[in-house]
Amino acid sequence: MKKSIFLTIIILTISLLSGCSRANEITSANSAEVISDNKSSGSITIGFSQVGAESDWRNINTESMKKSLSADNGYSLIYDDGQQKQQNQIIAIRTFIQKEVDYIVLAPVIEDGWNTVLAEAKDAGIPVILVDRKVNVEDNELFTCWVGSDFELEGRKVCEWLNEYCKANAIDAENINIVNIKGTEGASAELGRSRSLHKAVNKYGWNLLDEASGDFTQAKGREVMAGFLRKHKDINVVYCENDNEAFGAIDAIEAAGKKAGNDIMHGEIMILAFDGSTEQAINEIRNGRISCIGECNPLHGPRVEKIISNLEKGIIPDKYEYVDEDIFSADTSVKTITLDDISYNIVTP
Ligand code: GYE
Repeated sequence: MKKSIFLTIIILTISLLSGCSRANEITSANSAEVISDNKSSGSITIGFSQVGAESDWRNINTESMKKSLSADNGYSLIYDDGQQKQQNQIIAIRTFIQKEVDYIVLAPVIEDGWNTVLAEAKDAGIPVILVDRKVNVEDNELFTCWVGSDFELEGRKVCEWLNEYCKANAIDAENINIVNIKGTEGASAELGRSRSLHKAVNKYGWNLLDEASGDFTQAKGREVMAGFLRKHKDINVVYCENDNEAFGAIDAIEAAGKKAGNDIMHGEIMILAFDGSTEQAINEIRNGRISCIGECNPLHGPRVEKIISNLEKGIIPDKYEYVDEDIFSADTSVKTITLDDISYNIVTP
């Protein structure tokens, strides 16, 4: 009896002490991390539900968000890593609602399945800002605004680059044998980039041999490419829906004794990719193992911060804010590409 009273006192003391030392901290049941805590000084509290840490792009994006929504800038940020699972993101949003944050920032892993939880945020009167990928909801009033890239446009630019490459090098469409390493199925970046590839395949008459998801990761990109190489003998173009998948695909190509490069009529396999946000990716362009990258800009932190500071001043943001992007290639046979009367320069690093 005495022993249990003693234990209770110890437990109470420990929890009281830890409660004191963390008086200003906000934590969530979903292993959320408190990044910046300025709540005591009347700062703006933000819950940020991130997709995960699947790629270099994502890690740069996370850093950009944390830097902009810092205590120095007047924010208390609760960061939650969804580990590429929508269910984790839903739990995080519910926790943010319980904590009565001022804003929820959501980078949704996939487009579908957000109606219920976003309605809960709306009922709680918490504005939701979407970043990067989009949501497919019945009522667009369930979120305040979205900022990110036009993934379908990125895909069109890369496909148009391939078409121009074929023209410049006198390669017939029937000789193009493509495989697609898709991103996470149902994610805006996968849907948009795949849509553009399918349209181009129909428009130009290329052969699309196979498609499978590499989940935007390097390990899965390698595995999927190794499988494609075992199954199809005549692949000469790989459409990788991000750079990490491309790095994995290059490994698989080299492990199979083949070469990644532009000379597709003489046995090389051309790699097309998206992001271009790391030195490693740009180096692969320089050394010719990646032929073309559709740029995808991960630096959304300052954009989201601007939206929030404007909302604080009563300025209504545009519902959709698209970021301008380039394409990267070291090949000099294609100088520009044109889409809907807009010409895009090709950046040669
Ligand atoms: O291309 C990829 C990341 O949604 C734009 O997600 C983002 C994509 C990006 O994992 O690298």
